[in-house]
Amino acid sequence: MKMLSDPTLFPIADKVEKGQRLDFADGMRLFNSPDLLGVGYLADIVRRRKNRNKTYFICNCHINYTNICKNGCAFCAFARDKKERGAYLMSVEEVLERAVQLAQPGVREFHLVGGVNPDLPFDYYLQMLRALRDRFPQVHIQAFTAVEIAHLAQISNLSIEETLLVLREAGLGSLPGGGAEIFSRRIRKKLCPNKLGAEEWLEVMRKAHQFHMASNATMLYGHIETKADRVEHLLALRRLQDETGGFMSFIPLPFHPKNTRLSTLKRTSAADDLKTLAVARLLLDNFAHIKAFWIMLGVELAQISLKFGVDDIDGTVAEERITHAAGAATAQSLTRQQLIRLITQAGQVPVERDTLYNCVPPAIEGRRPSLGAAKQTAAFRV
Ligand code: V47
Repeated sequence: MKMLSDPTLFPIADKVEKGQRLDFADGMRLFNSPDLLGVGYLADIVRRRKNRNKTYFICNCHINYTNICKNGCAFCAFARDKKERGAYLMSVEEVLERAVQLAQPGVREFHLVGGVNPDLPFDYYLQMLRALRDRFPQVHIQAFTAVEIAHLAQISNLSIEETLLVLREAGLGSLPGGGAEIFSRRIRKKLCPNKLGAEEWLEVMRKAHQFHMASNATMLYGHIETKADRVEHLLALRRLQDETGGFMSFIPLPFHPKNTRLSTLKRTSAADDLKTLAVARLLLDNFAHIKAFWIMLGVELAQISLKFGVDDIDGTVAEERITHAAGAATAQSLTRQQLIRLITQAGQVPVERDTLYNCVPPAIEGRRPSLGAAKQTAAFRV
């Protein structure tokens, strides 16, 4: 209790100590507390209990294969209409070429996400997966948000289950956590009325988990949502995780307003970012990992977040376009050595992982990992 200056945190500290579940009111109290360090201290207790002094990272590549999107979300600076300046679509060959350019020795994951491009046939996605799998059989493919999966089911006239099975056969390993935004219907109506609804997003994830296809989860915050919307969002994820256990990590995404229709809004503060990560760690007691996406948070804050409940710093990333379109000032990639230094300097032990959180032996620079080093699918390992 000595570490807490806000008495409203005492009952929460008591629950944390006893390993008891926090509720909505606790979530609100944490968000409203002026005691940032106190909230961080509590989150750090949970982080250490779950992951000791380990901080995970991965050697990965993000490829955003198209920015043409029919959804028109107000928070997005990346999306373009087909005829708009800056619109692009990579052919399957170009995706493969980009993967060859970006994939450094020891790459473990391709993270493929794009706009909902109405001109692309289902076969494009299958060919893209097959091409990457055939060229890089040792690399796990994490691809397509729940929003893209629902769209693919629609254009292929398949159910969500069938769509996931066909994609898995083509090489899909797991789903990223994007597209969740904020689940509040009120806010979604304003921000992304054309996008998949919250219930549908959760349903795609439920179906994926039922097939033992693991996924991540995100929350876009710092726009027009309230603290209560954030807590509700976290609790909805926690309920689904109770049911399926299929989420690997949770990644809060701070809104970047530049070049969006919400460009008059301010960036979130460092305190808000740290608090949000810490509250997520405390409320999501059934999630093994809380991830700080350094691209969006900034490297310095991501490093500090390792003492605020975070145990995963994502990866080398090369190269992300969505947040950079919205003004992110971070680099487009970090090296493995930079990530290791960043983690070590924060007093943590760096653990290189694959997508499914298997610990991997450190890759020797200049040498590619052996075939089969990363499993394409596996029962949940979180
Ligand atoms: O779904 C869009 C968000 C997401 C903006 O699963 C924005 O490991 C901030 O989901 N400001 C895509 N965010 C990225 C994503 C992700 C990133 C890293 C790791 C993982 C994972 C997933 O980016 C979108 C949306 O929520 N986004 N525009 C913006 N202006």
